[in-house]
Amino acid sequence: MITVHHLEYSQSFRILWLLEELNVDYELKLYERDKKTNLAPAEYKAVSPLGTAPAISHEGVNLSESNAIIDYILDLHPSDTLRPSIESGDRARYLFWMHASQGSLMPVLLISMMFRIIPERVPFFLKPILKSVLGVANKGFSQPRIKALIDKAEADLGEANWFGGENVTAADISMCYPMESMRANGTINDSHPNCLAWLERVNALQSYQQAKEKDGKPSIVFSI
Ligand SMILES: N[C@@H](CCC(=O)N[C@@H](CS)C(=O)NCC(=O)O)C(=O)O
Repeated sequence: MITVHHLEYSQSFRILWLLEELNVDYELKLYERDKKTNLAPAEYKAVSPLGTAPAISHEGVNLSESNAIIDYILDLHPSDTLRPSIESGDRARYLFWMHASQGSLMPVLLISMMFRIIPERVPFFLKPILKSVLGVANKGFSQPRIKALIDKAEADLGEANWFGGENVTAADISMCYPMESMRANGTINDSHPNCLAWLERVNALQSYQQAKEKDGKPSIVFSI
C-alpha cells in the first residue's frame, strides 16, 4: 500500500487529490511545518529523498517530487482519462500543462515570492535599496512570465473545461496548487473568469472535497 507523507499547507495536497480521484486505499501520515522556520520537520526529511513535500513510500521505495509521484502512482493504477494516451487529441495540451505547472509556473511564483519577502526580512538600512532593485526584477522578469501563463490558461480554459482538455487529468492535479495559491494572493481575480470557473469546477468535485477533508485545513496553500 502507498503511504502518503502529507505536509500541511503544501504541494502534497496534489497526491491526496490523485488518490481520492483514483479511489485507491492509501495510508496517510500528517506532518506539521516547523513553527520557527515553516520548513518540513526533521521526521519529514527522513522519509523524503529531497526533504520536500510531497513524498510517498511504497514497497521499500521513498519518492519525492510531485509529478514523479503522480506518474509513479498512475503507472500502478493506469487511467485513460487522467493521463491521455498518445492517440488522444488532448495529449499535447495535457503534456504542456503537466510540465508548465512544475517547470515554468511554480519556479516563477517562488522567485516572485522571494523578490517580495527578501526586502521585508533584511536589516532596515537595506530595505529601500533591496525593495527597489528586486521590485524592478519582479516587474521585468517574473510578472511578465506569470501573466503569459495566466493568459494561456484563460485562453485554454475558454476552449475546454480542464487543463488537459475534455476530462479531469493529472495536469489539473498538478495545476491545483499554483492556481489555488494565485487565487489566495489575488494574482488570479475577477479579470480571469475562466481560471475562476476552473477553480469552482475543481472545488465541486467529490474527490477534491474528500482530499480536503483528509487534509483537514481551511486552505490547501501555504502563504507567507
Ligand atoms: N518541485 C517540488 C517542490 C517541493 C517543495 O518545495 N515543497 C515544499 C512544500 S509546498 C516543501 O517541502 N517545503 C518545506 C521544506 O522545504 O522544508 C515538488 O513538486 O515536489
